[in-house]
Amino acid sequence: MTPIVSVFAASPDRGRGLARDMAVRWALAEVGQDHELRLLSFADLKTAEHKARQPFGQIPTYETDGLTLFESGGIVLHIAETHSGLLPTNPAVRARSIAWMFAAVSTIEPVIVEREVAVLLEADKPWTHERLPMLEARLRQRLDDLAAWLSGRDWLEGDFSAGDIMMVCVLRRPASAMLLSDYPVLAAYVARSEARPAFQTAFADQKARSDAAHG
Ligand SMILES: N[C@@H](CCC(=O)N[C@@H](CS)C(=O)NCC(=O)O)C(=O)O
Repeated sequence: MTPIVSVFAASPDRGRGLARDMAVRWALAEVGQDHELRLLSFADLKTAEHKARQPFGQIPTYETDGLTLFESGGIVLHIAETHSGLLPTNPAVRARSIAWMFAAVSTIEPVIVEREVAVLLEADKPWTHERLPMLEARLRQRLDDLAAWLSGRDWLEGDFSAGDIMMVCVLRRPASAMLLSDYPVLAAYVARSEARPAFQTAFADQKARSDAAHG
């Protein structure tokens, strides 16, 4: 069957490609796999019907041949394991590419999200002013280390892989994107990734959907 990906009917980022379905759409475009969309409102996300697909009532989900999958990283990994082109065949390099997927969501993303939460949801709290320099320092430490790894490399581990998809989607989040000008290696890495035809296709698709929804 043609896989179905659940996405926001009207993405709150208004087509900037920041919602987690972007990684899934990008992976599908990289491997040349068509898909259909399940368009969901915020109310739809919290229904029992959707929570049967995604226990936390979120997007994205991925439905194919009797399998319903959630978590963008889990979905991208499944796509990479069932299509060629997103994971190397050499077992050691493959394992390291998968490790980078986890690094993106468990080592880099949390420090980004923590800063976003402070700025967006806790700006009026008395402690936020004091916490922000510490949160930015933590984020910069991660970006320093990632930039050091990527120095002299085009991609995280040999050829472009699912690890790069997850890492670039995380780096495109506003809290890190605003710092990238201080990290030329990371800015070039993101630009190189965004120039890939598959990224362009996925980005254009989600933007067209958002433009249609928001008018
Ligand atoms: N770790 C999850 C996060 C999913 C997530 O946060 N999805 C957001 C959109 S990017 C969402 O559905 N937000 C609505 C909500 O949580 O109610 C993944 O990577 O799939």
